[in-house]
Amino acid sequence: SWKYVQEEKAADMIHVLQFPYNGEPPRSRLVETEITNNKDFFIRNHGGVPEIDPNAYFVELDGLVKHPQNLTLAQLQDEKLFPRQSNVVSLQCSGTRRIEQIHEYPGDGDELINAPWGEGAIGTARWTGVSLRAVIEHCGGFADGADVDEMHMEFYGADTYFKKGHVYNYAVSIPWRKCKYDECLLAWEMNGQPLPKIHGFPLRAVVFGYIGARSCKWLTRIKAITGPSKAPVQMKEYLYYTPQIGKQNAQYSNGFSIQDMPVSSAIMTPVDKDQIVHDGFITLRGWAYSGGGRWPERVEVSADGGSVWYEVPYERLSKKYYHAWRIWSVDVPVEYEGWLEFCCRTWDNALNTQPTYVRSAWNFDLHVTSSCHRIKIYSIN
Ligand code: MTE
Ligand code: MO
Repeated sequence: SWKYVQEEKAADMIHVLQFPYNGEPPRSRLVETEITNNKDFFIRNHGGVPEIDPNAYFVELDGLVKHPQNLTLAQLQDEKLFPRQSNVVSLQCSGTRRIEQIHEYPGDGDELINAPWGEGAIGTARWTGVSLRAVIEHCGGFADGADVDEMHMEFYGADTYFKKGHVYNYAVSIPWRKCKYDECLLAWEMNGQPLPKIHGFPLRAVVFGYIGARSCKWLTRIKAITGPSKAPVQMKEYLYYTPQIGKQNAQYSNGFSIQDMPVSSAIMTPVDKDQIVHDGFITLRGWAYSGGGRWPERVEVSADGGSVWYEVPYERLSKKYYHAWRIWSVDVPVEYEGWLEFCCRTWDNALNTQPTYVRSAWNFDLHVTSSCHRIKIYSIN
């Protein structure tokens, strides 16, 4: 992976895990732009980066489709066969902000195999490719007798990974109903560039509003199956447990499989433990996101741990997309000197907001840290 990290990523990426390679950009840079530069986009890998020859490449469509077939890149890119689709979409790893859950109950979660992400395992890009719906229609739809309501699209990546003594192939699935309204792209372009190798070259899935794990990179096969994939990434990872479940009693059947991402946000500048000299106002800047086709409508911040809240002025929220974050900034009045707890929370268009504390939603696999983001800063007035 190092070769690709060096070729394709910014030199100051924060290396969260070395192998498999996981990295996130420096906090302040991530919120400088609404569209994340490719070299600053976080990377989440289960294994190594497979080397794929684009000229020999095809993706196999099989399982319960009427006409199984292999499609080359040239075929997918032929606009006479498939209309091109392009969308601004955020991808968020469900591990974002995991470090806060690790700090809450150190040693209680499954942290040995889970990367200690900060607030940067999220990014936004304009992805271009074809809708998986159009590709399935090109295959004649589903085979006779297939139960369309139960159909899942199973994605296979070219990579393999090693976990707890076994070697696995990366495979996940999403329900067909997620694809029906063009919310799953098979993408070969990221911000107008060919997909970087580390982000899935030559072709990846981009599943809007779902956890990043379903957006399979290095796609080699799409199989129509009944019900969710039986692969370990689908069945044993990305499960959400209640806070009562811990090391002693965790069983896969206790958790449910995470799909839509909930509403969440983070303060990216200043950062935790900063000392700030100011004259009555401190400017905060961050991101806010909601999955499942919802979007942030309101962002609030507090300079006293959540007693008094200030609303981010609407004109300081970046443009609304259906499937992407909004970058925000706000000047908060601060009278006091010394250590203060700043926090932020977001409301989405379905009026969902964030849990108050990390412990309210702590879970054994340490996924989806969506509680109010809290930092301490030292105020010098
Ligand atoms: N696809 C394959 N083939 N292998 C992987 O390890 N990781 C998934 C997903 N797709 C993964 C994958 C996870 S958990 C996330 S969060 C996203 O890719 C991250 O996408 P990125 O590395 O392009 O940011
Ligand atoms: Mo992820």
